[in-house]
Amino acid sequence: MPDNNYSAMRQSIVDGAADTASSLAQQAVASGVAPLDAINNGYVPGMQDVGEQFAKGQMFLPDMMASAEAMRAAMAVLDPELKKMGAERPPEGVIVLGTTKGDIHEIGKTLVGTLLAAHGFRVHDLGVDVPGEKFAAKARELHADIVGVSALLTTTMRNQRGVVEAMEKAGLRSQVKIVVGGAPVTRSWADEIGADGYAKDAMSAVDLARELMGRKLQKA
Ligand code: B1M
Repeated sequence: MPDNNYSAMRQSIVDGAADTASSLAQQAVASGVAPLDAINNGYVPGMQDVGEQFAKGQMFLPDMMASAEAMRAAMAVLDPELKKMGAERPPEGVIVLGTTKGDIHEIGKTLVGTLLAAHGFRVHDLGVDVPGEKFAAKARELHADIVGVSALLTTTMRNQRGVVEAMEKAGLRSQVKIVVGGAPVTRSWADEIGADGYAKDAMSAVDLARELMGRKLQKA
């Protein structure tokens, strides 16, 4: 795909132009562009621009909301294309996913879920603002292999520790791996709270989930 189409995608997010974001995604699909390339080279850089401008006081909350809507419009086109890749395989493992308590950022977490599903995992997405106990209850109900916890705020990142604690309290910690991610999260934070792994982006989350499943199967 020509670079100027990626820049148009990026600009559509900055402008909060949902219709443009959606039609550019449709054009990308029609011309055979890999959906993940459109996301990583076009739309995500747009979101990074928005974050930087918001931090500098050049964009405000309503702008950021419009950008999120534009991202959602693009993802509504690209999501089903990504999911097709994983539709007909036996599940690689069961994952319970969500954004931590107090946090309503969903775009990155949803992308992580889509890619995991596209790579054969059965994903149960609990949505946003999810308390630790809810992760634990769903993990128990579904006999989950992995719990994935996203956090986008430095304040809500602390609640990832609450998920680890809730899993311990529910007696599930030894059976279920815990993976954390999100913009402010680091590997050392994951180690500090006793998570089993950290992934910096959606594709690394897939690699990590596969690695953790491999280790789990070796033990069994
Ligand atoms: Co918010 N916001 N926001 N926001 N927002 C950030 C995160 C911020 C960095 C912007 C900034 O100041 N530069 C800042 C956080 C500062 C901090 O704590 N360090 C911020 C703030 C301050 C806020 C509010 C407090 C603003 C306010 O009200 N004054 C408020 C908080 C609301 C709340 O949650 N309680 C708020 C609200 C919002 C909107 C609702 C307007 C909207 C979200 C809409 C939605 O999700 N439906 C929004 C948005 C859009 C952003 C930015 C601009 C973009 C986030 C995004 O979607 N990125 C963001 C700035 C930024 O991140 N650059 C910002 C694209 C997405 C694909 O990337 O989510 O990072 P990301 O996910 C990546 C990786 O992180 C990773 O993989 C993903 C794909 O590669 N990953 C995982 C994510 N989860 C993972 C889980 C894993 C593994 C990997 O394993 C389980």
